[in-house]
Amino acid sequence: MTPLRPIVTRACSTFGKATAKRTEKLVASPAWRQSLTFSSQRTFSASAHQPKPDPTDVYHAGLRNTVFTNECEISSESQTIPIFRVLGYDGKLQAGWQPPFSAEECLERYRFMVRVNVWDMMLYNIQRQGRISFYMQNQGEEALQTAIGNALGKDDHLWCQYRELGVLLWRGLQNNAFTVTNVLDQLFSTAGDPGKGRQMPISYTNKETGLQTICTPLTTQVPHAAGCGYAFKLNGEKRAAVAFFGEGAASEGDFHAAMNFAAVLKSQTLFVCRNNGYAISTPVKDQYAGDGIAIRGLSYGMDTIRVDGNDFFASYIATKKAWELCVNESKPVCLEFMTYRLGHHSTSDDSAQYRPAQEMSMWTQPGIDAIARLRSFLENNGLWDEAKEEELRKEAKHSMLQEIKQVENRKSVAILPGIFDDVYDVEPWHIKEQREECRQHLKRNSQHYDMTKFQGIE
Ligand SMILES: Cc1ncc(C[n+]2csc(CCOP(=O)(O)OP(=O)(O)O)c2C)c(N)n1
Ligand SMILES: [Mg+2]
Repeated sequence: MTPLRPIVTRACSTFGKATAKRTEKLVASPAWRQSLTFSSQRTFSASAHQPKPDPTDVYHAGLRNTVFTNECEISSESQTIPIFRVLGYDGKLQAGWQPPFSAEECLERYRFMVRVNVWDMMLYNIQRQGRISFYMQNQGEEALQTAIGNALGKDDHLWCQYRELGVLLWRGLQNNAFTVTNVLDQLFSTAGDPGKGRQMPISYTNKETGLQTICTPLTTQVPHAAGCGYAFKLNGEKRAAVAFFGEGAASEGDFHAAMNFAAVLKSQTLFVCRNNGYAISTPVKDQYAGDGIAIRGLSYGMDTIRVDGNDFFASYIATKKAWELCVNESKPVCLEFMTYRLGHHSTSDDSAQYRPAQEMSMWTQPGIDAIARLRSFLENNGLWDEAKEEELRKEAKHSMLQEIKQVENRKSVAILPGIFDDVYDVEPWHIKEQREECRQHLKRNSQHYDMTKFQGIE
């Protein structure tokens, strides 16, 4: 009796007319009266003219399906979310599936994935050689990145974490808005970087491709994407906000706030989790106890899909479907891509310290590796061979070397505007003072600095 009274009373007093009617309905039911003999006698008087009620109605407000049980069982299992896959380990499409691209389109996308793989390795190496200060690799995630880049709409806004180079380059190369040159300008902090070299390398920004500036504090981009998707919805726009994050970033409070906000308000947001097994040195088993990240999408009431991120076709098909659902039905979708971070976390990390080499060799087997699996598909169809692979890798390396040579010698933005401009709309007195102090310091001590790297002082 006791738990029921407050519910019914509160419903009558605070939920307004509609709820009050419903509670009356409940009282009118003989079944209801029987099951609640004591409390109903005390709380309500029945009316013979009211329609038959459904007693479970009172519990519906907060639940999807209302089922009662008299078994006192604590739940420990939830729905199993399968991993969507269409390309088998042998590079053959599973029954009933066709490639979502023509042969020439498949080749173009495969070549792109290989280029990203080669370029990414070279960017890692130039950091090892001390030519840039920092880098984060994309090895192992090329298939899902290329697939997502292909599936998104051109007007979408991208809220990236940092390991999404393939998404950005695929989009950017379609109209030359974000190219290898832009990547290098950012990594070398040249004056060609729209961020003026103020951000850590890999914090790309590019308005033309809808890329919001990547920033270091994890998951801050995810609530932004939830809000951005809500704005698209309010404006009736056919585009999505796309939040990228790792499974580690999904442990931040921001993730949960963003998911709930988007699910309740039905933001046009895609929540794209790259579940690559590690958050720096923290393996997934120490990151969460649940069934991956996808289950959280369902628990927030969001349409959800889990995908084999090393299957290029499945990643494309799933993202395309999720995107259409998101913009056509105006609601968020959660996607979890299962993959493996083949490289170190970043150039500040040595993954040999915390993970077994054997784990890596499992993920680089030809059937599992993201690039090798698509290559098997192409070879099975007589579209690719070793000679073509070698030539492509050589060409990719050559073109990147040329680009590096060009960009490496570009100067960085002049020191004073580089440090002090753009922070405030109207520069306050204390920044003016600091600017002047810095100017005087450089005048007196410029011989101690390598000024050749900058466009000047002013
Ligand atoms: C708020 C915050 N906490 C910690 C860090 C340090 N940090 C940078 S990357 C990272 C791991 C993220 O792992 P995950 O989200 O799985 O992405 P992955 O690197 O695997 O792609 C951590 C802990 C940070 N940048 N911001
Ligand atoms: Mg991770």
